[in-house]
Amino acid sequence: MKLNSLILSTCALLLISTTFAQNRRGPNTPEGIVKPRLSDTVPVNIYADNWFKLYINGKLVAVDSIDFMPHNVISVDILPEYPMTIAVMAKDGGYAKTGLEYNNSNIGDGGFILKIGSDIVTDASWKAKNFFYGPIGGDKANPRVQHIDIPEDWYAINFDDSSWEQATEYSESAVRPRGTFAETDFDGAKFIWTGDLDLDNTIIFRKRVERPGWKPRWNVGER
Ligand SMILES: [Ca+2]
Ligand SMILES: [Ca+2]
Repeated sequence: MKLNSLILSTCALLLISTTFAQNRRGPNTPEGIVKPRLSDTVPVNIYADNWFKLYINGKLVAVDSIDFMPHNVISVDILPEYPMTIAVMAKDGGYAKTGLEYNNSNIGDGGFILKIGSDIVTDASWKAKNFFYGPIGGDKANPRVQHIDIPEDWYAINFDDSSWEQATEYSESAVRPRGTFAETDFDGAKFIWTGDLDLDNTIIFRKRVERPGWKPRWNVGER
C-alpha cells in the first residue's frame, strides 16, 4: 500500500512539475504561438484633470473610473506592440453649455500626464486638438461655448492628425495635481494640454511611438 501510494504521489508530482515547467517556458502551441508572460507587460500610469479615456493601437485600454473629483491616478498593465499609436480624450470638468464648473461659478483648468513603461512619456512631441472651448473669452457673466464635432475615428491608428498643433507643456505648479505622485509614477513625463489650460475643455492627444525592428517575444511564430 505504502509503495503504491508513493509511486502514485511521485507520478503526480512529476506531472505537475512537467506542466509547470512547460508553462514557465511559454509552451509553443501547435500553431507555434508563444504565450505572453507577466514580464512582457509594462505599466501605464495616467492622470487627468479631470477625466480621460485611453486607446492604444485602436483599442480601448483604460477609462478614468472617477469622472470629476477627486483627481486620481489610473494604473494598468499592457502588452506593448510597436509601432504604438496612443490616443487620449481628456476632459476638464465643466458644464457643456457654459464651460464652467462648481455650479457655474468657476473656470476650471485642465492637465494631463502619462507614462508607459520606462520611457514613453507625455511631452510637446504629442499632437493635441481642442474640441470644446469656453466660456468664450473667459466671460463668466455671460458664458457661451464652442463645440467642434469629434471625428468618430479619432483613436484609429491611421487617423490623420498632421494638421493638429503640438501639445503645450505645463509645469506641475500650473496644473497643481493633488499630491506629489508626479515625481514617482511619472518621472520624466510632462504635464500637457493645448495652448489654453483654462478655456480648452475637451482635448484629444495623439502620439505614435516607433520601435524599428521590434518584435514581441510572444506570437513570434505568427510573424
Ligand atoms: Ca476649463
Ligand atoms: Ca479641472
